[in-house]
Amino acid sequence: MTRTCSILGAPVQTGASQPGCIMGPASLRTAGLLRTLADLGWEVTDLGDLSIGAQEPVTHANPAIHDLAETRAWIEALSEAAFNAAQTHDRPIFIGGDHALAAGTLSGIARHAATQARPLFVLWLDAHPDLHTLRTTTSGNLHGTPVAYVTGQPDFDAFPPLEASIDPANFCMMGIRSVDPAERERIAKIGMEVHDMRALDETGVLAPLRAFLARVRAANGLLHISFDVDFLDPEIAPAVGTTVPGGATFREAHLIMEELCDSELVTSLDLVELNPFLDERGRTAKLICDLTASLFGRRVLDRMTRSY
Ligand code: Z70
Ligand code: MN
Ligand code: MN
Ligand code: MN
Repeated sequence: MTRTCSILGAPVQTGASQPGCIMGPASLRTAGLLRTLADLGWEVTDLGDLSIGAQEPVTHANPAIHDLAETRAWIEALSEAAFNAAQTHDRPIFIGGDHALAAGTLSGIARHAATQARPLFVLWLDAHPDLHTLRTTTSGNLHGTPVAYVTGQPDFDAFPPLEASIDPANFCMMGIRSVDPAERERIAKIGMEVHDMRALDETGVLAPLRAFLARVRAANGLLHISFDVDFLDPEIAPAVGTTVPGGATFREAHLIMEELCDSELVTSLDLVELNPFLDERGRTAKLICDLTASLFGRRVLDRMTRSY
């Protein structure tokens, strides 16, 4: 049976410190994302790029915060669009745009999960935990806040009210290697499952991934993947605003995508933080397309046996 996926562009760049992510959807389209998925047998619907109008500036008690009105408008628009995409397609894909967009996509997907009476799980692939609240962010870059927002942490009065929050115990983070003090405290406080790069060096990616997938399967959960380009090592993925050395290798990233594909558990995907202004001849965009292809069924050889 043909499975359906949708692509929605979210050219958000106000959550980051430097411009460029606005070009992310165009770059991923140029790299052939839609053709790649169609060639793998998916029925692909292009929902185009979402936009927000001009916003009246909004101030906040935390003076570091910038572009609050824009972020709020993106969250509202994306939450509605993500809910609708999830209601009508097997596997919606959201192409960014900076990671602030996940505050919107995850809030919409969480509402969708509630209509299915199924728990939502999230695999967060990122150098950063993005666990700041509007009170703790010191950079004021709101792409550092989506996980705190969608898990219902305090001090988000200036964001749209959250209709359905996600249990922090249903998150699994991998690739983490840049954590601010307030985020470190919050991880300890809410007991989130975080596999930092040290842990992945010790265990490899497969053991913790399989343990998490077993939890998702046992709970009959939906599974959203939020893929920040800076999860990858900047040597192979230079097109990100804040490069953090020591990221995932080409082989680790492909292995994660192949294992996720075999699990057949994935129900939605964000591809975020691609800054084409910083790319080298489109290589990062092409790599993200290749990784997405592995997630959607491309394989080197057919396998006789499932790994579990
Ligand atoms: C830092 C902050 C960040 C990128 C997320 C970094 C946030 N924790 N940077 N994604 N690229 O500014 O809050
Ligand atoms: Mn991020
Ligand atoms: Mn990041
Ligand atoms: Mn972020």
